[in-house]
Amino acid sequence: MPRGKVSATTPIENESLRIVRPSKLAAGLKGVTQSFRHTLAQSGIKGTIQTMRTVNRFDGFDCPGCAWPDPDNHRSGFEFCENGAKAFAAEATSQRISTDFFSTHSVSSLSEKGDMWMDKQGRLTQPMYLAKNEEHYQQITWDAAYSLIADRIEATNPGRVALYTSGRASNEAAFLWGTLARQIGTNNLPDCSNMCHESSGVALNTSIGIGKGTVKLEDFDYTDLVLVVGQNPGTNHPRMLSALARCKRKGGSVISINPLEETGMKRFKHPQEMLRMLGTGTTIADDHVPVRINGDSALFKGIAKHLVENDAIDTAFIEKHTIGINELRSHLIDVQWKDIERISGLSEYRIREIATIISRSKRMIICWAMGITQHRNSVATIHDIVNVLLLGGHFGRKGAGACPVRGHSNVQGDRTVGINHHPSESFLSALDAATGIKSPRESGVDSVQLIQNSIEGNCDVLLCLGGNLLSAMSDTEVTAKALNNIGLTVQISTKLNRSHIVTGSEALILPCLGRTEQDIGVTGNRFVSVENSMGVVHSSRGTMKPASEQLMSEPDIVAQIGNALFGTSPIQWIHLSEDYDRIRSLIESVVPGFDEYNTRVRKEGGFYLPNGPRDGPVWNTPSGKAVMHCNTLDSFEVMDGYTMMTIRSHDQYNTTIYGMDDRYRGVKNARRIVFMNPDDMVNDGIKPQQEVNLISIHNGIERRAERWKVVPYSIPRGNIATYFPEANVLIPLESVAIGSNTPTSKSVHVRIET
Ligand SMILES: Nc1nc2c(c(=O)[nH]1)N[C@H]1C(S)=C(S)[C@@H](COP(=O)(O)OP(=O)(O)OC[C@H]3O[C@@H](n4cnc5c(=O)[nH]c(N)nc54)[C@H](O)[C@@H]3O)O[C@H]1N2
Ligand SMILES: Nc1nc2c(c(=O)[nH]1)N[C@H]1C(S)=C(S)[C@@H](COP(=O)(O)OP(=O)(O)OC[C@H]3O[C@@H](n4cnc5c(=O)[nH]c(N)nc54)[C@H](O)[C@@H]3O)O[C@H]1N2
Ligand SMILES: [Mo]
Repeated sequence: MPRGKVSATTPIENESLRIVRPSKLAAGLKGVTQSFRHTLAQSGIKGTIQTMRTVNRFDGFDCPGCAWPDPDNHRSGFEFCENGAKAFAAEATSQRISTDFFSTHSVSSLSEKGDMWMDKQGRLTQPMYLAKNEEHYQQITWDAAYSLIADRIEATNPGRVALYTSGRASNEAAFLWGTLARQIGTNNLPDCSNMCHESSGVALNTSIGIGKGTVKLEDFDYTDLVLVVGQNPGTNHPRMLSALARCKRKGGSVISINPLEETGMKRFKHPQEMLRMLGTGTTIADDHVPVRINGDSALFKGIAKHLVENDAIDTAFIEKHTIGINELRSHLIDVQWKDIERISGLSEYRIREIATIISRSKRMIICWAMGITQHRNSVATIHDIVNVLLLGGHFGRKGAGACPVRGHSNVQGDRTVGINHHPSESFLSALDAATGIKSPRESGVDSVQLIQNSIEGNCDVLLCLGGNLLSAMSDTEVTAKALNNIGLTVQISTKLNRSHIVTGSEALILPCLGRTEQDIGVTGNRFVSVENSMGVVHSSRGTMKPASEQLMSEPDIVAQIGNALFGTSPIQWIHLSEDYDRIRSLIESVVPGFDEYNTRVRKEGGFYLPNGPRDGPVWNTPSGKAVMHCNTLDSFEVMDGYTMMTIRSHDQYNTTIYGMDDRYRGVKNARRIVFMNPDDMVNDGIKPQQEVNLISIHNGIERRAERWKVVPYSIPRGNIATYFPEANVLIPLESVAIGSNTPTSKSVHVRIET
């Protein structure tokens, strides 16, 4: 029977939206109770508190929530947050997807289910195969699955194979994954970071010579000023609030730069302190700067202009460590205040006020996340941010530096160990020398290019190590067509999502162990390692009983595919994955900074990877100095309609939907909503909770998404916000950041139809 219609997007469900008073506390008593409510409801009361105590402990597992580091000397302690607890509970759930599930539900009927429903079905437990034209997945043995993959890869050219990575994969799994791609003969390694912090990597590499941040967690104890730009830590990095609170207690200031005044930045109570019933909470942000969407480049140019005009710069540092100051001076003279004011939505007076605070800072940290990286001009904006740091000499100094706050818990580590579609020659030659393979030198595709290639019919096999590419990528309908064009799609996953439903002609689901689970191999109880947002590599050992006896570890699955394809020459795949120490030794011989990996990863707290700008400062750039860039002031100004950003609610982890509320923004029971300025609503004759349609416009092409309820909200005029992934259908595939090719998820030109 031919496959029925499989719809790509989340179905529109009847939601009963309630607008309530936004919750004020980011992680106080309510946060803690919430975290336990979710955990208890999902994984049963027994052992829950015991297991929560192993999160982020030296001998436990790394929290699968986010990449924020643990206090260096507190890994024996107990740090968790509400959303870490949700991530843990989603993995530790007692619900299971059985074989019967797929004989009951066809893929077309599953496509009518919502994202939250999918996640709530529980853990995937056995390998499943969807044959060509079939409606139902059937059980398949692991061996048959590996042979099928090998068969399909052997039948095509290496350039028509791609290996996607999501950022939960450990260093060990990711290193094997990248090596497998290169042995197949391709650098087609699209990665979730292409949709995430790629702009930060590109901008930082070209300005300070390393694609990572330059601060340690302890720097938050020494800093006198932290700017939090385009980031919502209360929801997405709750443990970061502890660091901000410590900075405040020591007399430092925090400024939030964001179109929305996010709750976590307003008032925060440390959960552990709350447990001890101490204190009344710390007001985090001393100042909130309501910049317009994509107004940050203008704002930071305005700040730099003020600093240069007033000679409030660190001349000695600039002379010794940077190039480009003269060009920057003349560039800033040319940038006009009227343009800065219009684009940023902030007055010259206000910007000079902020610049004055910055000019007094001796040790400033600038943090940023998706509010900065997902625009057309993101790379240029990050250059403008780095310019402000360089003007004040905020590198190689305690308490100062650049802090791009990473998302997925090991997204930074995956890149470090070789998940890169244009790897350096030094990496490839070291890999070849260590393994005996001959890596291809041609660049591969990133996530957007993969979809474009597949639309053209140029991809036959797509293997995914975690993630949910269909829903994470922009232009959902186009992405679905692209995936349908692929011969075989393979998902190595823990939980069901839409990428298991919207597939190639044939599809495989390979269920794997999660971070929280014990990983027992022939050599005993194994552990993996990860790198956090601040470049610390440390171990992660699962403590829970695996969800099913059929589950395999990610490194074992990758090794079995390698073995099915290439046997034991020149890489002894199975031997390698049996004992992860062997994988780590190989990483040590390929990637700089991993000396004595197996010894140091066993030490409490792990070890720091080298970082030139932080440790020196030393700059690994062609000139040997940090580069001040002068990019023309770009803007995303919409003449008709609105600029839309797509953001996360408090009840989701990327494409995984835990619940329907966003309590810090006062929203209950709905996700298909548009946050809108009340004056814009009056102007357009729109009433609260009115249903509207959204139409995005790009290069004259319109994309529609129907039935969104309007929520009045404090957001700059002309700006609106919706949730990802429901709104991804509106983001054009070809709308990407210059230089990083990241989808412009935070700058979408939208018209509202009433
Ligand atoms: N609980 C939970 N934790 C997570 C995740 C999750 O989904 N749930 N996801 C993880 C991942 S992969 C990532 S990358 C991070 C994401 O962490 P965030 O970057 O905090 O996530 P977003 O919800 O995309 O929030 C973007 C923020 O930027 C602001 N913003 C939007 N446009 C602009 C702009 O033009 N300028 C400025 N200044 N601000 C702007 C928005 O108002 C919002 O506060 O979180 C990680 N942690
Ligand atoms: N419009 C819009 N789009 C966006 C964004 C945005 O802000 N706006 N943000 C972008 C960002 S920052 C990111 S990082 C991407 C996220 O893109 P992805 O990383 O591809 O998506 P996730 O939703 O994190 O993937 C969730 C799935 O991963 C699987 N999984 C979970 N844990 C494990 C594990 O331990 N091992 C394995 N093998 N699988 C596991 C589960 O099956 C789960 O369903 O989305 C991007 N898309
Ligand atoms: Mo991300």
